[in-house]
Amino acid sequence: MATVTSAAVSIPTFTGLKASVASSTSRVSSSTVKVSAAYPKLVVKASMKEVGAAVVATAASAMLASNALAIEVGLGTVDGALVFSPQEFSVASGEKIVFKNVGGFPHNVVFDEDEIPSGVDASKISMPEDELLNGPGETYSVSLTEKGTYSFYCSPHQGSGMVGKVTVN
Ligand SMILES: [Cu+2]
Repeated sequence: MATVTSAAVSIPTFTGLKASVASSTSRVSSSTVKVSAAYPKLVVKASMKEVGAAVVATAASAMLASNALAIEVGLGTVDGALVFSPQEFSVASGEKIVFKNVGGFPHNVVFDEDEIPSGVDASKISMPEDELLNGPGETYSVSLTEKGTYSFYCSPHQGSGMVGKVTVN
């Protein structure tokens, strides 16, 4: 605060600023105050605006990175229909299948041991028998590697037709 720069400006009527600067400066003429004491506030305000804009821009550009090798299958619909959507679909071997609660829960995902490729253990790709997806947005993910056709169902709603089929290519 006590340093004197070459940028001195005359503000004879701004007595408040002059007084505060004078208090921390040993020698100040009656009509000259150091401008560096007043500028920092303006500079800080401007740079904060720039930072704010930069943060917004960063947030916008951060909307990326969706998993290319994954398919999402809705469990139920917003209208409460008890279906998988889509009901029939194909995936690549090893592609991630994400079953996601949408409506009408609880749901689960059970593969039919009689309608999956031979050698595949239904219990290893199904949800545990007594587990259910109870809340909105809850998911169950599975990747199937053996090629062929798999049938699956939701145990609470199998009788209502909540069944599906996936072909692994
Ligand atoms: Cu269900």
